[in-house]
Amino acid sequence: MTEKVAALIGAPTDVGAGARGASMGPEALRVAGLARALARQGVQVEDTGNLAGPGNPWQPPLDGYRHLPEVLHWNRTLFDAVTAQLQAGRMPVMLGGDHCLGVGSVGAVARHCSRAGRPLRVFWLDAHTDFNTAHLTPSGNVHGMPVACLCGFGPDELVNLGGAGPALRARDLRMIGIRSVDRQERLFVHEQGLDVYDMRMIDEIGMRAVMQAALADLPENTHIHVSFDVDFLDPSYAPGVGTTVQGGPTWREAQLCMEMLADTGQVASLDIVELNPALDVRNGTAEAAVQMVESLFGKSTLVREKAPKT
Ligand code: HAR
Ligand code: MN
Ligand code: MN
Ligand code: MN
Repeated sequence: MTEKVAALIGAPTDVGAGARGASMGPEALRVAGLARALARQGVQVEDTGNLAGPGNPWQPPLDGYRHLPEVLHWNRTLFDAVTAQLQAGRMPVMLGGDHCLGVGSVGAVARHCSRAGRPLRVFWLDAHTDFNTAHLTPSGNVHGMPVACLCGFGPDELVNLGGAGPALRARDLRMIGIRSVDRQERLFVHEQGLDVYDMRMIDEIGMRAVMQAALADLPENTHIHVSFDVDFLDPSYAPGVGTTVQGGPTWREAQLCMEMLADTGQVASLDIVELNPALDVRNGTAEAAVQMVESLFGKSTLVREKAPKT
């Protein structure tokens, strides 16, 4: 079941990104009416405001990472904030910020689930696999690395955030909407056996079959975490992100993805990341993201029977 109270946690930083501006994401989501959209779906919302952290020094990479000390600082703070909300029985909704924040957010969820003996499944909705390491990355930007860090491949401080050893196993993850994987990253994705549903598969079998496969064998008590990188959406609906990639899910496909996640009744935490208001047009990308999130929380045109489990 979706937890009754959602706690919004703003993480206004772009230290992991290759373009400035994602630091303005939390406020843009608020202005687009995120809290009201959740309230319409019967969710009680508590906006905990924004976390504080270091500014963006805008330096070149050092030993394969850009801004690693700042990335660490933000993720430690976020880890603690997400942990506190989970312990209070609330559903954390992290407003990014760039996707480097996935390390702290998903990391906290994973440690919480493992303490509670609760299975976890993470849905990484993204154009990118974010599975680079310092050796593989073409950019040094840590927003291209959070999945690798969560799976144990990255700097010790990020890998062991909040506990010893990796937060996730490859089999805990499902990646949807993927259409940009770097040359060396691709080999590593295959080597580690990530469960990737790329755009080709969505084209060939459709979003419904993709989501059925990604949701298959979901244990009853599973905590579903959704890490929604707004660049998942086709740039025709979502130009306001730092790294647009053509050929993403259509509006309807993205809606169906969210609706099928909502139908599980098991979504228990969420990230909304990579929204970049500096690149947006009249806050339209923030509004698109809010509409997707409203569907993720159960918005439906008609009262309908849940899709049969197959
Ligand atoms: N793969 C590229 C890199 O590592 C771009 C990563 C872009 N990441 C995000 N998050 N926007 O998915 O530099
Ligand atoms: Mn809980
Ligand atoms: Mn991402
Ligand atoms: Mn992305």
